[in-house]
Formats: sequence, structure tokens, C-alpha cells
Amino acid sequence: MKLAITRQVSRSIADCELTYLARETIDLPRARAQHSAYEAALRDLGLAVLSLPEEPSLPDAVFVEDTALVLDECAIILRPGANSRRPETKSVAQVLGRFRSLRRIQPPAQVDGGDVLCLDRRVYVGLSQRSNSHAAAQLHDLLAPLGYTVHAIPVAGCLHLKSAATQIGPDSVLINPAWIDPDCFHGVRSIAIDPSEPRAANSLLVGETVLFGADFPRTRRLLDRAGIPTKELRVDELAKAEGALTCCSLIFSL
Ligand code: CIR
Repeated sequence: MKLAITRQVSRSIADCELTYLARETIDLPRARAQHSAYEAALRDLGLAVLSLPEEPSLPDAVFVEDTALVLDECAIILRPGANSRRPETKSVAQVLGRFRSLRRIQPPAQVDGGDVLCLDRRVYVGLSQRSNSHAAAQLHDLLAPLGYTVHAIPVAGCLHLKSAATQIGPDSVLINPAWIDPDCFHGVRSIAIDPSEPRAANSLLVGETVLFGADFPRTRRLLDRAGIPTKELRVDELAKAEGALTCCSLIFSL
């Protein structure tokens, strides 16, 4: 059985961090409706969903992915790169402590979960505006004894590693080659997004189905042609806060 931890959209989401996007008005009821549909899609795909209450004064708290890395052996509480986001880890740590033993990333390391992509025992860490090489080193120290290898990858032009590459199958990734060098993922099959849809690379693999943003039909057709099952979700209101599909959940085995 798999569990997805999610968190309700904060009433203050309009004050979210933005790096590559200009600020637009966010329609809160619409963002909340999209988030509920996201949770429903996870349930439809067989996951249990633990939906945490909103954090009214933490605008980006819906993006729970950035607060922790959950593996079978332990959970690592991360240290998000934006100061405003660091308090988000407190309540997530309280919840994760029920399921896993906890480790913590310590300063000067900083890392958002959006910069951590796990493919089996390989953990790729994006070096971005949010995440640094100290974090990659600490993750190596924590995870090498558990049999994981940690690979730091430079990310440029987008917020996170997973803005540029996400897993779409047992050993395959969907990538935007403008933002990440496909050769970083040695031995892994990669499918490139349609260049007219640069933000399409953030998809969410649940079981064998890839949840996919409704704004990216061309890339979705590429996945269809590759025989990869997809399910479309509309998340454009959350996307105004620079969020996408992976960032709204922490998924792990119970
Ligand atoms: C931020 O800039 O931190 C938020 N507004 C968006 C975070 C999205 N997180 C993710 O994709 N992992």
C-alpha cells in the first residue's frame, strides 16, 4: 500500500515564492479545486491520501515535496532553499515521524525536494538556485551506507531538477533537454518533451500511470506513442505559483 501526503492550499498562496515566473493573480477556490482533483486522481490510482490542513501563513506549504525525501529505510527532512519555506518542514516532520525514522539536512546545506530525483538506488540531486553541493554531500553521507549512489547534476534555466526531468517508467525519464543534459542519466531511456511545451517535463508516475498536465497535449501524444499510459490533470492555477505535479505530494510505501 502506498501513501501520499498532501497539504491543502494555503489562503496566502498569492504571496508564494516565484523565481522564473511573473506574478499573476491566483484564484484560490480554483487552485483548491484543482488540488482536490489531484488528490482524487491519486486515490483513483490506488493510493491512500493523508491530506494535511493548510498552513495559513506559509504560502508555498501545499508544495510538500520540497520538505522531505522519503525512502523505504528512512525519511530525510530537507532544508528548503527559500527562507520563507523552512518552517514548512516542522509539521511534515511530525507526520513523517509516524512512518519512518528521521534524518535531517543541516546548514550550510540547502535542498528542495524538487531537486531530488530517485531512480531505484540512484539519487540525482539538482544543483539549482535552491539546492547546493553541501546538500549533495550530506545526502551522499546519509545514503551511501544504505546502498544508494548520489549524483549531483547542474540545473539551469528552471526552478528544480524535476522541472527538467521526471521518471515515467521503471528506467525511463521525460526530460527537457534545454534545461538538463540527457547524458546525466547514464543508461536510462529518455524521452524529450515537445519543445513548444517546456514545462511538460514535470509529470508524476503513480504505479504505471503518468499524471500529466492538461496544458501539454503534444508531449502527452509523444508518451501515448511510446505506449506509456497517462492521465490528464488540470493544474494551471497551481502552476502560477511555479508548482506542478510532483511537488504536491510525498508518496511512499507503508
Ligand atoms: C517555490 O518557489 O518554492 C514555490 N512557489 C514552488 C515550488 C514548487 N516545487 C516543486 O516543484 N517541487
